[in-house]
Amino acid sequence: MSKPLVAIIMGSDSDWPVMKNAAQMLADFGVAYEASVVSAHRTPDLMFQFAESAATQGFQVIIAGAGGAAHLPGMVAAKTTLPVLGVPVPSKHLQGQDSLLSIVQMPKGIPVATFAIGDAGAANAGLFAVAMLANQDAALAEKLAAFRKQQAEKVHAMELSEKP
Ligand code: RP5
Repeated sequence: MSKPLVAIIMGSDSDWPVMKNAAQMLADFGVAYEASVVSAHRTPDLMFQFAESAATQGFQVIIAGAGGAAHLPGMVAAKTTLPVLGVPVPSKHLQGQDSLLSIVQMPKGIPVATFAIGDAGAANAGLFAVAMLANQDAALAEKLAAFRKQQAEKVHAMELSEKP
């Protein structure tokens, strides 16, 4: 595969089952990615190092997932001008509402594009990264259009059983 254009980072390996949905989406579209664990509060120096070097490493988009007081996406966004897509990972006690609010409520000036909590959010972050890259890649744009068409066809073919 070619050089990864998308970096997927997450605060813990326990986030991976959710963040895998973003990776799967990128893999389905043939977009090269790199996935790693970078914790904002447990490895802050690594986080800064990653964010500061992400653009020169050739990444074009960063997908960052975290749970709880989820400051990873916002802190990474503070150290790079690359677009950061934030995925709130479901948490044990507040089911990811804490993650969502932590990620979405960025003060003016440093944006993080925030997605839905959990699997759907991670998958959509992957799709959003594909859409961004497709602006400069006609073959990828075609794949995205085909994906949308296929999705619509599935809905057209849906039949409801046992109507009363
Ligand atoms: C956050 O704390 C991580 O993003 C994860 O969602 C959460 C729990 O981490 P672990 O205790 O599972 O390592 O930093």
